[in-house]
Amino acid sequence: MKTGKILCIAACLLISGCGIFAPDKAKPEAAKPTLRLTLLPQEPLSVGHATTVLLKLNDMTSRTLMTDDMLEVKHTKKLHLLVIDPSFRDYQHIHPQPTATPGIYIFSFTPKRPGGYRAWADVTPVFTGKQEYDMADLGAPKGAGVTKTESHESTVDGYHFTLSFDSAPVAGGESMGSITITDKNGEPVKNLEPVMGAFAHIVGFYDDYRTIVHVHPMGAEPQNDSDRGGPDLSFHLEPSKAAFIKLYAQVKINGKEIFTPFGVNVGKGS
Ligand SMILES: [Cu+2]
Repeated sequence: MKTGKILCIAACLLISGCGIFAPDKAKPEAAKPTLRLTLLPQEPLSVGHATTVLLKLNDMTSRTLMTDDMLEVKHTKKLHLLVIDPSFRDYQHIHPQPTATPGIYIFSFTPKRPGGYRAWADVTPVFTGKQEYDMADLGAPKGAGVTKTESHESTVDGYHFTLSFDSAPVAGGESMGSITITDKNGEPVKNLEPVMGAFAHIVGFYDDYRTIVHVHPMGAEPQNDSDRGGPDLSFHLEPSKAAFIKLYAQVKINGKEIFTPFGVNVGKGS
């Protein structure tokens, strides 16, 4: 409702720079990090093996440990952790849980690929009221980088996803993206279930392995678990620089979460 709308607008302004909502032409972007993320795996990462990881966030200035009450709820959670390997092939969206020790969170991580990962905590500290991404490594990410292949089609679990833009994404420009979903019979999928307060979470990783974007489809957000969305998901993309972006859309169909990958080359612009 009202809060959802404000959150959506805030996310839109901060990340994608949605022109419709922007009161002026200022370039909106995610806030500069104010927190330091620390990840403490309790044993070395190993492919296919669940490792317990402890997490904490400290204020960079005061070093104060951030406790649960110091973080705002965004899309039904206080702490979203976006994790990906250097080849951008294994993306995981995790929600660390608070432990009995205030400020210490815990989660289980099972890598599908060797060589370490990088993680971004997507949080909104109460004292800034601004969404920010705090980055830290999980293990030692190294190895081959990204294959920069443009890819606007993706099939996962029999569902076909097609990505298009109204104009080619360029640095400093603004493009309207659209993802259309059909089932194995070619029929439009209209039963997208809510995932964390949205019909889709679209997260893009730039090939600098530092910059990310997290946007949500435009239009009404789900208010109830019984609400359904699809087959089209429209979103704004306002790339901050020329780069290759690996874009993942996370949706939920028939109770199952699906992550669908795309590759987008962002041009230099004029
Ligand atoms: Cu999201």
